[in-house]
Amino acid sequence: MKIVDARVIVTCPGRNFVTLKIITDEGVTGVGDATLNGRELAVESYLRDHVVPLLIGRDPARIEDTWQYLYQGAYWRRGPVTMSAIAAVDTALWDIKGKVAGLPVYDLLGGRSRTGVTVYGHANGETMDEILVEVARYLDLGYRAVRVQSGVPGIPRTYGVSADKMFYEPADAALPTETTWSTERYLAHVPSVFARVRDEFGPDVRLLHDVHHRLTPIEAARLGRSLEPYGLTWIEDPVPAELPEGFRIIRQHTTTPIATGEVFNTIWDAAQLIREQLIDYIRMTVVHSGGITHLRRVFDLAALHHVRSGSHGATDLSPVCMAAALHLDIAIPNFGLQEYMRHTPETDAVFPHEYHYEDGYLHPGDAPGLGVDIDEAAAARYPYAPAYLPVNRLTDGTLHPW
Ligand code: GCO
Ligand code: MG
Repeated sequence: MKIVDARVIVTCPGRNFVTLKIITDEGVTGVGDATLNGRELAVESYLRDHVVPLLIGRDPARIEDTWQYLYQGAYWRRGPVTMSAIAAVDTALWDIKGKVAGLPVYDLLGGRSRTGVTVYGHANGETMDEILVEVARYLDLGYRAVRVQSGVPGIPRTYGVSADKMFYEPADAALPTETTWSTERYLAHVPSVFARVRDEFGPDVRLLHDVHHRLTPIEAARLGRSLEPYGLTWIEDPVPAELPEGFRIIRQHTTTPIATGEVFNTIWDAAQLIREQLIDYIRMTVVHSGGITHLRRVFDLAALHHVRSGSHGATDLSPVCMAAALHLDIAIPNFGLQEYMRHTPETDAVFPHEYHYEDGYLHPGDAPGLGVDIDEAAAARYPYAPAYLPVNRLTDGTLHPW
């Protein structure tokens, strides 16, 4: 079998997605997600101009060799654009391999290790009353784990709080909007939110919180310690993670578990955090981490060090990425949790998929390959629209992580 064509499809059914579709001489096709929020066209060009010409004529069965060819062969290693492009090729090749074998990809990865993939949803609100309504809504839908984000008194717009509760979309403008931040107000407010939620809903629901890279290690240590009475499953991205040894400071002070990794793109970003057991959950996902082949390597390293998966699953990762993540989630021994932000009906229609939600779990389905496709005619109805994530400033105007 040979690859005869590969198309890069950019579509915007409410938000932008970049998808690679690989076509073989025997008519079998495979899809891979290549979406990099706010920088979509860079990956489109990387694939179209620099990768697709290298794929024509290759044997699609040689997944590892193709991965190494694109990674080592570029000479320039790592980085989100390169790794998202490699991920798209890798994911599409796993899809093809599954279809050729007549097996779901999770069977190629060793088979099921569990019956369903436990997911967490996003409850958020400006006020405590709103938050309580939202947590109750997720519990009614069957969720066992809920991420809670709250408005902070005195800050006009806070990360994670949105008007549309089911379809959160932070890349909300053709040029970046600006938000404001006060660490002091945030740290003073958040513990009271979790005290109230725990009190209202009891000990069973797993609670999570995303700090979105906004604290220093010692501030994160204070937050973790102040949240200990409420037994969170994790605080996420407490600090920007370029400095792994900074996590030692957090660890010295708190037993609140730590999750990080959604902006990582290779095993080298995560290796020290995992080896020193400075985190409890690694949140890398297929599209930004070099595909199924590379992410499996990250999860295997994590398994050796008591670190579990907690894959990123925001709306800017397409249903193709979600399908691929679910095949890994169901197969690996050290699965932790999977983030699940629902896509809009328009997006679901462009990407028909087998995976489905039931009673707190996502199920990848049993179709050969990944069980997901792109409807190219539907995709063509939604042209690319520039959209950026916000930027964030302290109250004195200093730029701060968003
Ligand atoms: C999450 C993330 C997202 C990111 C988004 C950026 O935990 O889901 O933090 O909401 O902000 O993926 O593109
Ligand atoms: Mg996050």
